[in-house]
Amino acid sequence: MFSQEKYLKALNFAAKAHGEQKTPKDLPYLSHICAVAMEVIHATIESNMPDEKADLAITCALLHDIIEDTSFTFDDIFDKFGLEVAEGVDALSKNKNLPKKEQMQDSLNRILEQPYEIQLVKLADRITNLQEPPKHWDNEKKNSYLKEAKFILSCLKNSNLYLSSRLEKKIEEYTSYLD
Ligand SMILES: [Mn+2]
Repeated sequence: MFSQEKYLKALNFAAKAHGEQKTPKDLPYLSHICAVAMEVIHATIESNMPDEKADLAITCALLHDIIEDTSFTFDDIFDKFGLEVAEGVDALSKNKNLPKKEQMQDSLNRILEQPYEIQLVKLADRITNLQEPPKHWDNEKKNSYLKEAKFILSCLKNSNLYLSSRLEKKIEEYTSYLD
């Protein structure tokens, strides 16, 4: 089983880093973070993952949006959590200096260089993000989100069988939100 102490350390760091940020549905951002971590915890149990790998996966799940969405940096994460975690979170972050349409491919390329425990966080993230879309999203936005989800699944399906079949189901269900 994973370490409760490591979980709390990462959760509290994420809570501080994301501060007042909100999700597109106007919930505290931590609700997204905890949902992704919950999916990852489920996967670590379903896959009988060794403790150390489970800790790495869950820590990266809790920290996965910090570099992309907050003022905290790679170095901040490296100082508190070490190189493996910092490199994992960095791979899970889009490089916003690139043109927007290249950002996902670039991140997926870097994720694929990481161990499976990191890769599966991206599956968990997209599973979480395929809940009912915000009301203001139009069909085009929903369609491109769906297409991107299929691309993520095709790239990362080998990282974790449980989460990839779960994402496959979520992709199917999401079509019911299209007009
Ligand atoms: Mn996320």
